[in-house]
Amino acid sequence: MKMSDFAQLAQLVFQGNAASVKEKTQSMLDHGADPFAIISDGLLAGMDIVSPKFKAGEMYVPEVMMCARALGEGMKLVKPLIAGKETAVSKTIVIGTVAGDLHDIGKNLVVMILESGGFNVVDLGVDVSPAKFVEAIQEHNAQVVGLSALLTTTMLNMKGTIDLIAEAGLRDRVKVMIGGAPVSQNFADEIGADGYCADAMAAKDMAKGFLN
Ligand code: B12
Repeated sequence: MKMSDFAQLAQLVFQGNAASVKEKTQSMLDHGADPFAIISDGLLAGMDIVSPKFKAGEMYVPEVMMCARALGEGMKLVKPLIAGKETAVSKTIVIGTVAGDLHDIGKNLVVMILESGGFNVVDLGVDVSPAKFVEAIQEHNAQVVGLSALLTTTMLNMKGTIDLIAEAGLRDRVKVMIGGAPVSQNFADEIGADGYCADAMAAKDMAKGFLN
């Protein structure tokens, strides 16, 4: 696989060209590209072009949403190929983006990687209230909970979620891991989470560590 294929895919994500991302991803898969490399060196590399431009005010919300949608089209194609790649551990992880927060690209990636590690993942989506997390832990008898937040305002809702899990008497039953750009290990310690992960691969390792 030529490196330029990955760079081209990244450019298509940056351009928000969903149809071309879909086509390019499929063609790379047909030519034997590694699905994990397609994610990291193509799809996410495209988002790495977008992020600083959005931050600098050179790109606006609708454009970034088109990039996210384009990235999602590629993800849909690689997802079935990486699911259950490793031996199943048949443990359940409930995951979601906390209340008030609509960012889900990173969370979706964590879901995919956890699934590829053989976990049973219950994805609650975005803007998930503390009560909904508690309900899902009970309903699915989860061993691990993952909380995602991308905003400095919504990261505070992680604490509210952990507090309600404790109030419901479930805190001893579940391990809580948190992630997202504004959070850190320090913040995890502060709000009483069991761990912080900088990326999806680390999340898989941490979940495995929790369950051993
Ligand atoms: C894409 C994006 C959007 C898209 C989201 C589309 C979608 N479906 O997710 C749209 C355009 C909708 C958007 C909207 C907004 N956004 Co925005 N967005 C971004 C952007 C550019 C990229 C985020 C991203 O997807 N990164 C790629 C993924 C792969 O990385 P990640 O999310 O960090 O995830 C990885 C790790 O953090 C970790 N991880 C993530 N979650 C979890 C969970 C667990 C359990 C674990 C273990 C690990 C883990 O693993 C992931 C994979 O490796 C960031 C900039 C940035 N640098 O982060 C701004 C950014 C987060 N947004 C920002 C802002 C301000 C907003 C808006 C308020 C803008 C507005 N005025 O409307 C709204 C808020 C909407 C809302 N209520 O949520 C700010 C936040 C500033 C702050 N300090 O709070 C940022 C930092 C940009 C900036 N500097 O201005 N945004």
